[in-house]
Amino acid sequence: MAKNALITGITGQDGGHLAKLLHEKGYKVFGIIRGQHNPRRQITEAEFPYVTIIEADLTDQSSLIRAMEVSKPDEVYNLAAVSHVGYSFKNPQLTVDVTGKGVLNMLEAIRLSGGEKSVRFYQASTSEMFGGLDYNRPGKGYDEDSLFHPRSPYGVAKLYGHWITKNYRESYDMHASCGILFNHEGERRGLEFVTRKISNAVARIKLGKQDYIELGSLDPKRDWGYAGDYVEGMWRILQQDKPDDYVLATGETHTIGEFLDLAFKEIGIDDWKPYVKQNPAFMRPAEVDILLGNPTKAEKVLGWKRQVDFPGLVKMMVDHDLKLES
Ligand code: F7E
Repeated sequence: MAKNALITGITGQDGGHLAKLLHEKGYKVFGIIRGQHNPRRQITEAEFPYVTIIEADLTDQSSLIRAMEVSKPDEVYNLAAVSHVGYSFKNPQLTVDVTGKGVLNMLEAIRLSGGEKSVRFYQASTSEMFGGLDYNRPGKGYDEDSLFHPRSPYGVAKLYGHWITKNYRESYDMHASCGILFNHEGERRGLEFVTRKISNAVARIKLGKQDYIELGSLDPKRDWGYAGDYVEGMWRILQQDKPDDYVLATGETHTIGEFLDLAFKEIGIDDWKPYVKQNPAFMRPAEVDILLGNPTKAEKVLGWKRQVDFPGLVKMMVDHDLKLES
């Protein structure tokens, strides 16, 4: 019998990758879309005709219970969030309501609709919960036992989502798991995130449509992988007999400057400095200076490993944007 999957955040980067993966695996896929006139709805319907759209909102408990009744899911993937770290400083209360309390609302919807023992739940936790500060930076990278010290309203809200998921696992014996995912990018990434902002600007500079790019700090380091690889990890997490938490990461970290190096080289430019301006508007009140993940547990238990490496990721994104902008 085909399984049913319910995805919150279906219009986001990971939602698209995951919908495709689950459809290919034979699932019937349901996706939650919020808002009265969400322009992303038409895009999603056109690209993923096999997804059944349900109008609901993570801040509206009753709508989530209805989504459970309509979709009768075997697996729920909670990917919806206010996910832009910079934005979360400007809209901290909304961030708590959606990214934090929204997780509780989804877990309660599962319980209230009788799915406590039968539904498997995936929570999209994040490396932003670690914070990258000197005192809690492990040499081999953050793993499942590392200390948390979130540095943004987003990170704090995600930490609540992480712990409430663990709490429901321990309290109600729910099959509820968290994937602590480090940055994952690709051609579906929103233009507001630094990697896609760069790949798109580089393509436009090559095509004469843009003269330069404005960025914030170039020093932060991130453990960047390809989103397509990471949704495979999410699915594997839910196929385990026991619920648990897993770090998904590449085990490498690179500066934004290194991303710029590779991206500009793709269009034949070795010195990108004339094309990059710094704008304090893109800096954050508190920064996460470095993130490096240790995916040993996921590699051993799930048999998961990233496929796309850092140069491959940058090339894929620039190639995609060159085609898109041509
Ligand atoms: O920033 C710096 C910025 O916005 C990366 C989300 O998916 O991954 C993502 O969070 C770095 C930061 O991603 C610009 O200050 C410089 O140090 O691409 P980002 P993020 O904040 O790491 C984690 C794992 C998540 O969970 C989040 O949901 O780049 N930076 N200049 C800039 N960042 C942006 N966005 N724009 C700039 O112009």
